[in-house]
Amino acid sequence: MDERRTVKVSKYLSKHLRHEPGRIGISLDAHGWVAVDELLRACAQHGFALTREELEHVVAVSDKQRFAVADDRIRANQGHSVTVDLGLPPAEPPAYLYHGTVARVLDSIRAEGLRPMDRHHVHLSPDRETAVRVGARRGAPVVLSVDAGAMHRAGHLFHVSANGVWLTDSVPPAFLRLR
Ligand code: HQG
Repeated sequence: MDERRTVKVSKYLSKHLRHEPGRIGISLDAHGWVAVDELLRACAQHGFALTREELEHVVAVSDKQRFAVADDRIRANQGHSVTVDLGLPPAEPPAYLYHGTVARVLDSIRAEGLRPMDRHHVHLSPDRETAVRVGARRGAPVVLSVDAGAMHRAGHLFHVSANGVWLTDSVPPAFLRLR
């Protein structure tokens, strides 16, 4: 399976497992899972036929491990806009986490902090390099450090997804540093 097809399948799966399951007539359970068979059938019925082998390949090679497969079911590891409970236990974050963004939204972020926007959580990266890649999706990347240790001590909850993305509800401006 070539790289282009892999990326195309990954984007198609992300879209329907995170945002628009109804568009291909599937429903996710409360924890975000759907049976692989049901998903493959729905993809085929909506003009995007893929084999089980292709799906398994995409899950295995996903650079960010975007998907989890268990008991013949699949779900996205994070990034949902539909309501799902990933069942992730609260976790103690490292002292600093990082958020990659772009200059044009900094005034707004300085004023109101980081908000989840269309997702369920603010997504934070464990290292600067990852945050640079996240920011670069939108333009010249700017990396903010988040004083996650202080947030944790102040009672903010953190979760870490199966693929190492740190999630929290919001980051007030006082815990952000541009450097
Ligand atoms: C910005 C990808 C104005 C925020 C990545 C970001 C990540 C604000 C955008 C994952 C704001 C939201 C998530 C405020 C935040 N005012 N703008 N108060 N607060 N923003 O895509 O973190 O490839 O929802 O800086 O690798 O960019 O999909 O979040 O620019 O892990 O697996 O609002 O998506 O993973 O954008 O990316 P997003 P994100 P996948």
